[in-house]
Amino acid sequence: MEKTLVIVKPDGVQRGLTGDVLRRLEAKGLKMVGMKMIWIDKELASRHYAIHTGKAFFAGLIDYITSSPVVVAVFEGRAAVQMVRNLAGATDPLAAAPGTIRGDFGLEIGRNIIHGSDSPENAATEIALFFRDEELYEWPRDTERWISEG
Ligand code: DAT
Ligand code: MG
Repeated sequence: MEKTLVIVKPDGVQRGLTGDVLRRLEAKGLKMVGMKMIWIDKELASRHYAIHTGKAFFAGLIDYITSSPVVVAVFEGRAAVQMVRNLAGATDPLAAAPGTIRGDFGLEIGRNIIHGSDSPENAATEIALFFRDEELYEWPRDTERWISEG
């Protein structure tokens, strides 16, 4: 089953939106298989955002993501990567549709509340960056048959 990495970014935690963000992903039917609060250091931030190295916003992005604790989680489900991206909305809250997390809760691209992996391959890399194997659980969900046909 596909997995994706979610980060409730520092602004999400500071603003008390952690529960709202996770609730939306849970309510969708995605299954949380790992979750913890961490304070990302510069090294981890640089590795996570390595693809953006050299861009004009990189330094600000690293300062922001390391500025305060975050909540990281792994969600699992059918097309989990795209499902989370759909619920998160466009990167810039100005372009994010109402009803999405960024569309409902954010104003600025540099304070856009949530990270979601952008491909299953990157999700696997990111999950390995943030979680040890024993921090992820394969748990039977008793509501499963009401969420998935099969
Ligand atoms: P996403 O988080 O939607 O996957 P991304 O991977 O392109 O977007 O960029 C990572 C984060 O960097 C994004 O959530 C916010 C920030 N960012 C991206 N483009 C930016 C820009 N043009 N100006 C400022 N911050 C930007
Ligand atoms: Mg991205």
